[in-house]
Amino acid sequence: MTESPAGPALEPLPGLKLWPGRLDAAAQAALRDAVRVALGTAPPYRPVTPCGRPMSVRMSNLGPLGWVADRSGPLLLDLWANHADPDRPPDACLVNLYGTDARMGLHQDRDEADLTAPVLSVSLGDTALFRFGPAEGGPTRSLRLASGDVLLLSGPARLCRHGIDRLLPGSSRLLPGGGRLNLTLRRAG
Ligand code: MD3
Ligand code: FE
Repeated sequence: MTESPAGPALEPLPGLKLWPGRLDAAAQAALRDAVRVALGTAPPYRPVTPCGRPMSVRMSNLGPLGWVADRSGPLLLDLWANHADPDRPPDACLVNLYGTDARMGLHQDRDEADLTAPVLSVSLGDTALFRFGPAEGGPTRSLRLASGDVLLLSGPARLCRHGIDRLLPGSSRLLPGGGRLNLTLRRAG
């Protein structure tokens, strides 16, 4: 399983921590295959934005309990225990699927019941340009999220504004046909 982490390579905002290449090629492939199987019983859909437009990103939710029993569950729970919060396990795994042209506008995640619980994100497939800025507004910055990268949003970064500007097509061969999968572990309930 994964080793206990050294400090994150990057902490561009307090509480926003990036471990580039945290998952090796074998772990990425195992996670990709497990997600493919899990999506068979939780087919992705296209959510509608607050303004009524279907999103370009497709989504599915492998929580609250189903994904834990899966073979990929121990890896994800181990990542959470090492990087996020060993005392309070996640109860949901949101899966975002990006086709080559998909993007996600700047937003905040504030629907979870407990906004003090961190969110842990795992990127698979093509590299994405991730944009983020402080919760209060003001200037944003961007960061590349590549396959195998792990990002933690905790404390003051939990309510930061963030989105995905675009993918860098052809940057990974993990997913047939390209695109990107993003898994976020959360305490949703
Ligand atoms: C910062 N997903 O699912 S992952 C989302 O790549 C979402 O699919 C993006 O934004 C994606 O809501 C970005 C990084 C991420 C995930 C959750 C966060 C950043 C976050 C929650 C709070 C703050
Ligand atoms: Fe979000």
